[in-house]
Amino acid sequence: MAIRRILTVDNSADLAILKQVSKDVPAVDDALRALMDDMLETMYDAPGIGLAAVQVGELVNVIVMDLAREGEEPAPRYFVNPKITWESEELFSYEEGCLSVPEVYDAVERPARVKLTYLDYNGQPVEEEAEGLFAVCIQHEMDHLKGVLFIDHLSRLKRDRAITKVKKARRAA
Ligand code: K1U
Ligand code: ZN
Repeated sequence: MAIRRILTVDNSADLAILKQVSKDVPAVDDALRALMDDMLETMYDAPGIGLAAVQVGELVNVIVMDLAREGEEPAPRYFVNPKITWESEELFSYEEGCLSVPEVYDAVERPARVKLTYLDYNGQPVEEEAEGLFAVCIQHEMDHLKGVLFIDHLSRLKRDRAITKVKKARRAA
């Protein structure tokens, strides 16, 4: 397993990759499981609660997540080729963050509940309903697979300020 570099919006080459649309994978094989292992280790190291493959430069429809709280047993989850099949009309607002937009947090409103299908770590098909932080996180990560960042849901002013803030923080570091 390896910790990969997370692409960030202050780097124009990284941003060009983060804006691309990822593709479905043909099968869950050992090479894909190795990528998912690397992604999980990278996410834990950051630390974060979710990570999409594009954030480590791989343009495939793969997400890892762990929503276990501090002190709880780790609960890694893997989503291959996820598809949202239903979303609630009810909306939910949550203060989101993103490892590709470090140290920026802002409220985003999304459907409160979604149903989704995906393949798990072993390639088994799963159908599931998500709510609460799970619904927020899976929609945030699935946006990444479409080249959409959470700051794209904000006003242009807030988005520009967010990128400036990341650039300034990087220069100061
Ligand atoms: O960059 C990412 O996609 C990961 C992102 C996931 C996310 C967070 C909040 C709302 C929606 C999606 C993060 O993990 S940001 C870091 C974070 O939230 C966190 C870090 C350490 C402990 C707890 C949370
Ligand atoms: Zn993100």
